[in-house]
Amino acid sequence: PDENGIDGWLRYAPLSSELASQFKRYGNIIALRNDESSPVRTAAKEIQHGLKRILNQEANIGHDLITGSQVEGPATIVIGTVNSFSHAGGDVSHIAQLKEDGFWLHGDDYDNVQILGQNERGALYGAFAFLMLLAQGKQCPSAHVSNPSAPIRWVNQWDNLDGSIERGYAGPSIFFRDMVVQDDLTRVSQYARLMASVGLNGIIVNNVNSHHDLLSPRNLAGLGRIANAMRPWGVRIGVALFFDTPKILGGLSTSDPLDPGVIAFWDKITAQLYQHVPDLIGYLIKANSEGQPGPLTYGRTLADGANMFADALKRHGAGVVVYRAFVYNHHLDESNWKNDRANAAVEYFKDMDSLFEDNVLVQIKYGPIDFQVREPTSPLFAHLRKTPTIIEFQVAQEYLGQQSHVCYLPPLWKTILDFDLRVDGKPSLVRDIVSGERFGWNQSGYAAVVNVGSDSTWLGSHLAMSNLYAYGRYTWDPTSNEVDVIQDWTRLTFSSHSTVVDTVTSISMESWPTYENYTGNLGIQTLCEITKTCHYGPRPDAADGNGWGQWTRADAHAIGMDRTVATGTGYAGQYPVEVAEKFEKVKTTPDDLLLWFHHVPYTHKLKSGKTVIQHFYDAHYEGAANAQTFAPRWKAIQGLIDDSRFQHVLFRLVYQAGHAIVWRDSINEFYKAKCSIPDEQGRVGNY
Ligand code: GCW
Repeated sequence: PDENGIDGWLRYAPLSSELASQFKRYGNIIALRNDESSPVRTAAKEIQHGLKRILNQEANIGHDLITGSQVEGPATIVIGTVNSFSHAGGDVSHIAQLKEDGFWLHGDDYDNVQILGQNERGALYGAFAFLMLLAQGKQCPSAHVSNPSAPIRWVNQWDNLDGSIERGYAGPSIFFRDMVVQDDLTRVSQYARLMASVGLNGIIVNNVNSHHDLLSPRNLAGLGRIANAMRPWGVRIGVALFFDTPKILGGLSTSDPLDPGVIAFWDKITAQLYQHVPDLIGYLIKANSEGQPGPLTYGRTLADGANMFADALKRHGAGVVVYRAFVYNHHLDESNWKNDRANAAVEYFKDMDSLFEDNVLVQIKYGPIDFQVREPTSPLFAHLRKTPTIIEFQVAQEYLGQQSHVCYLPPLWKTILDFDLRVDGKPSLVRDIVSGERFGWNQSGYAAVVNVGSDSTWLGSHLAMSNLYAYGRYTWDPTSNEVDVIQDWTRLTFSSHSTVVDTVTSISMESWPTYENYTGNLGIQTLCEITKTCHYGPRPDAADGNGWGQWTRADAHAIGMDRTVATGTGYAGQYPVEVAEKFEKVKTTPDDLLLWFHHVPYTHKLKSGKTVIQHFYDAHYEGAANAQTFAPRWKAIQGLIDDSRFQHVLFRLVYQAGHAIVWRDSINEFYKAKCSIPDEQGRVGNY
């Protein structure tokens, strides 16, 4: 058995003989396609492997469809696209219309199974759906139709060419080493398998802080090899580009997006890239952000920059430009109370909506700052109506414990996806905006910074993998229930034993609120070390006096950013009117975002009746106290899962318990000293 985690949730542990005996014998798998790189072929082999592992059955793979139900003898599993099934003589009249990547999964009265995709990827997704049910001892449903919420369901890796990973917590890159693409891409295929199993269909393989060497001839060929390794799993690749590549790699005097030499440079690179990666998904661009060059460097607009890449892609293929909205000045002057980094994205992009080419999308982080423990939904989602958008999440827990603290993220994601922006006074849930439904787009969706590394756990911690699994599930269906998702993941990853399922579920469900309590509550953000690159551990004093604009404006009397229109930075006014009015007033701002929007005295009374400062004290004690319970609770499953993974998780939970106390005391003592208001309960920290 895989005790090191490489298979993640795809371990296909054998069912008990009692459960296994309830399943029919599957004798034949009919794959309606058989090319090397076809996801249908991959699906057939995956099913063969899964049947062997889960039911200890040997099934043959064939390619010729026997029409009509197989009534006697072993059952048959047919896998292909709806079209190929129909061409082979199959009856498709009862199959509902599928969306791109969707699938039909049907077990008939004799347990024969049809897995038919709208396209080949869809067939593979259907195969995984079938196998993941089987692995939980569940029978194949009949006439089940499943369609993804959005067409773009991508992953971003922040891998550098030297093999390091920015915000990676699981060892070096599986893609690059010593400035080139690795020779052995076994782990890359395994990663694509995990992605495909939860419906993820694209990946940007390198860091948005990109390096010009990515486009050297040797690396272009290497990118072709990466694409080949992932294609059988229906995962297509794209790359992040460094804006000044024409100057540095091309030897030009400028990287001005309107310069003919620059245009010709990108044209040539794009043509070469398509030779190696004919199904390239496109380019991801981080520009004019955190000191990076971009179109503004050359006196051009953001649209000029994006459109230059868009034109190059259009001339050679079908790829899209994904332009990141993370454009801001990281030398902001805090003495000006009107300054606010949170305002930047809307200010830069709101007038650009009609200026982008039709193959440009804008990728927006879920909140206006940077993956904090709590942020309001980015208001930019309400401003771009012609330009399709991608929402950016972060599975890599940069500000959320860096995989050394457990933090199950779907409850956080839901605060964003279920948020109603009330654009034009109409229901405008973020999930309906990014699905394309609200504004009528046909290309939009999801990206998450994942940053798997070569560690056998992929992310550095076994529990953190629930977030990668859940990310896929949410891109497919953002209305998923977060408890169902963690329970499915637990059964697939560890065991169906009720003690295991209950333990992992309860710890996971408490993990984000617990972490929020001891790291930065009431919307004040994660109060971590932001002046150094680590972004780890408590450092409340770093939240002011920095150029990054992640401020709390804490002094001896009051705390919080005044982001109102009336007296503050005006940020609240970037939301559509109904939302803006709510955030403009203290009274109607929810407590959990109070200090995000308002500057209030420490003695201000919350809706709960507590003062702000007493809430700080209490929440930090509550959060840290709950973190103490995780390791003892985890011990309940000792012996019910393999010892290797049991110990690996236990080690981290014990560490987290200690670190939560460090967080509690450093934050509480810092604010106690700042405002000189004692804790009503007289508690004193050790820090
Ligand atoms: O906040 C920052 C991260 C950087 C990252 C940047 C971004 C890749 O700390 O490491 O750079 O966000 O999203 O571009």
